[in-house]
Amino acid sequence: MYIKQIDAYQIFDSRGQPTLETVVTLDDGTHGVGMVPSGASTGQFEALEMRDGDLSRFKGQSVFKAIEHVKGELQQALIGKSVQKQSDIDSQMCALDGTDNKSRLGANAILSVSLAVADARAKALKLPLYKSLAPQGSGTLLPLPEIQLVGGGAHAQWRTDIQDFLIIVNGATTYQDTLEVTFNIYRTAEALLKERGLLAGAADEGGFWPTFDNHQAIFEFVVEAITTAGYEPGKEVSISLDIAASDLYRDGLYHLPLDGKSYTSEQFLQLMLDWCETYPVLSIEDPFADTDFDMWRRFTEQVGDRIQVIGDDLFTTNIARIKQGIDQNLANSVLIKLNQIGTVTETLEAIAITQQAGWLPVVSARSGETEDAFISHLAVATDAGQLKVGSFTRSERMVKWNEVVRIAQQLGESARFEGGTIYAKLSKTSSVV
Ligand code: 2PG
Ligand code: MG
Repeated sequence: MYIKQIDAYQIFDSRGQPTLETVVTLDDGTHGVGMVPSGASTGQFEALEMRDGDLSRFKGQSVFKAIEHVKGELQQALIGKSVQKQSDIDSQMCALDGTDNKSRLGANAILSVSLAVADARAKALKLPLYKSLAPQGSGTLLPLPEIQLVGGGAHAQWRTDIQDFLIIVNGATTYQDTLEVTFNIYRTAEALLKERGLLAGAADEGGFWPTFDNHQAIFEFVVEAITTAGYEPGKEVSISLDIAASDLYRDGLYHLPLDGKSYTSEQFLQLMLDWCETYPVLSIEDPFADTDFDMWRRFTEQVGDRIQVIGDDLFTTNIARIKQGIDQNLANSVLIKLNQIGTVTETLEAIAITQQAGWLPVVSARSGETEDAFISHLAVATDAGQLKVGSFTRSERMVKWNEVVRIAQQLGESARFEGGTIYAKLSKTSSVV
């Protein structure tokens, strides 16, 4: 299993933006493929996504420099190397880059090779990815989906300030049931919005993009969609939010223009607590800016035994930041995105650290996605227990949900599903704290 050749070229993601695809060819003729997704509400601590910035081509968004790095330096360093151990390849690429945030070669360049190597190894071993990636003793847990109903923020031209209103089918006993319930709620929501003339478009991840007057109306709508579809809010289906609060935070205040209001940190903490109290919220991501540590700690202290508090921009899948968060009790869950950190090895380590602390990892797609389903395999391989992919429409999203169906089919009797019982771990973590 030695690398014979590495090729890369420009393809386009779900928003039609340039990204790169890399093909690693092994000496036995096996090809492994890696495609890189891209965020819109990116965290300031993410590894660097290298774009050319040449305004005469693709409005500065092309990735030809990253492609050159793959075909040049990275290929040169890796030719003849064994892909037996992912960490050998990944650590070599990190060392070659030599920066903390992969800014010399580009995290997108490095990740495309890392993904392609993982794919090539699985194929050479004739194993599905979820098996070849699985650490010892794991690789059978099907994830509970977090599925977006309403999209806003940077993904829907700021029609709403809160980025995601998602649902979690916490009462389901099988993965397939979560999809059926989601189907019913998604279609019900669509019918309700159509009836009222509120349907304005679809957000980047496929969620509805409505014209609501304020955030309270959205909460009420989501609860109505759940009940009209015949489910009990909180018990069977709960709300999950991605506030993406770093995008709302300017000059020391949190701004919600849709509600005509701005909040100090203290006031925003109160608003988050009120929302969690008033509505059936089970999970909340980035409720505060990635620098507002005090609020994170105080919020988690108050709700962390019953609500999943996820750090996305806060942690950016960065091992040092996650460790700091665990030491300081800032949250109880970590959003896991491969391209925030840039290698498969570091991503696996980020998940392992999260799990060792008794925290919950949520494997996540980006708002700009590809037709690749690597993250579905990653979620199962690591027994992560949760997967967030955007909405229940569009192929770049459905390919991930469908891949879990296929994996479930392959695993047969050995497939496990914990569903909403996974959140029982939160009370344990918080009592340790
Ligand atoms: C997020 C993601 C996905 P983006 O904030 O969690 O919803 O968005 O990829 O734009 O960072
Ligand atoms: Mg987020």
